[in-house]
Amino acid sequence: MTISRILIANRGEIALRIHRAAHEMGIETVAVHSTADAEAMHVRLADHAVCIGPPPAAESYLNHAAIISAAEVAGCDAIHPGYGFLSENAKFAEIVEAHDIAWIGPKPEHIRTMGDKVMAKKTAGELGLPLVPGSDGAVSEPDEGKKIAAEIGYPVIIKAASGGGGRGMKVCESEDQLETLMSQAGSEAKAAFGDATVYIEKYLGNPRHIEFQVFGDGNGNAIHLGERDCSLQRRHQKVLEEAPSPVIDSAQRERMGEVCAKAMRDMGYRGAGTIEFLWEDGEFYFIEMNTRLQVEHPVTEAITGVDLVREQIRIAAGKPLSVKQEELEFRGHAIECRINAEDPFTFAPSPGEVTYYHAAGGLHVRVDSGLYAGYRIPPYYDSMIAKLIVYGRTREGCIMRLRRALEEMVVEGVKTNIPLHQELLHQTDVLHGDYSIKWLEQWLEEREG
Ligand code: MV4
Repeated sequence: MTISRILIANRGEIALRIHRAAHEMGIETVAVHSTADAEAMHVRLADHAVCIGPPPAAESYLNHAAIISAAEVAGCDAIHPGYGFLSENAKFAEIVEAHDIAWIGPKPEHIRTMGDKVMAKKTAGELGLPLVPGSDGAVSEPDEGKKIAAEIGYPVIIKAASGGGGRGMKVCESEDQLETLMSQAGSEAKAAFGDATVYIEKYLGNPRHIEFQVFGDGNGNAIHLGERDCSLQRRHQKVLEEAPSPVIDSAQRERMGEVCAKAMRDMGYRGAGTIEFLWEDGEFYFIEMNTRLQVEHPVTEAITGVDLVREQIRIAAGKPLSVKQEELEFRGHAIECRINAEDPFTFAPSPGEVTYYHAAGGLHVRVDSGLYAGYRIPPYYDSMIAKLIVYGRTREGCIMRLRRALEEMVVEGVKTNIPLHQELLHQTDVLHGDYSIKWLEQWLEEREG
């Protein structure tokens, strides 16, 4: 099958990223946008643009009927969902395929399975991925929960099956709290996701978040592209990501990477995926799998030289992966800074007109952004306005170059977290790669005084 015109069902920097990959492959692009995004860079650059609704995402970027209609009217033969929005919506993926439009993403059944964290964990276990000790599936009765918690030992964490991304979690320190916290977690999950199902895991106190990038062709061939360390987060929002992880050596990478790739081969996984682990004391524990391209994919591109969006499009067109595992080399170090329009101290969003913009440049510096001087950042969506991705032969060299690049970046008219990144890149722990998922929030608290 050939793909000749892709509908980009997203906005911002990722819409631009997809447009760039498509045009480099000689494929036309159709931007769909809300009324708030009519002046966006990717809308200007796309071959065609269709307005699909008002600013609220529920009426535009999440509007199945409007997007499918736009695809039909504009003659698209494929849809790329980017990340967020409809990217992990199994129902939408099925609708796309039922319209004979190529879905540039995983098989709907795999999106569905991994979206349910209980099913995901069961599947991961069967595929040989190491799991966090915990309940074998959902836990509905407090007594059952107490029995499991006693076996694995406190503290435990209660998680919502429909949660993910940190929503609906409760840490439980002792048996006398378990019943209350289980019932709270259940009702919060029911209110947030319409599903009260919870499960229990051993609570890891000070882990790192390390994730493996995988890719499958849907026919039993799959590779891994190494790991990313995304431990620097605030309220489950990643701030800075790097590849490789400062704590993983090449032997561990090969071992875990192969475990991940084999799992994807065995399930017949198609497209890009990320297998998330918590890492503590040298051990990996599977937590979730994301069935989409991730924000931080460019750090993997930087150290492997593989264009992940190009691979996604190739696979959706029924072509094989363009690179074999043996040919892949992990070379050097890359760090991504997420640049947000927000107050660097309070984190309050700071939408508005960008009066002046200058992107960093130079060797091994990449800026993925739809910003331009005069652009008005709409208040309706995510505050991420740019990603600065820097490569260096060594981690130290990468950090020096990243500091230099941050000095060059200028965004005026709105507040950004650039000063936060600059401060971070002078912290001894960050310089040493010595941080866990708790580090950033603790540091911010101490900085507050
Ligand atoms: C955990 C955990 C500790 N122990 N599971 C948060 C997001 C979701 N993907 C899983 N999360 C966690 N699961 C066990 N058994 C701690 C977290 C967690 C976390 C994980 C990754 C990155 C940042 C985090 C921040 C707080 C809690």
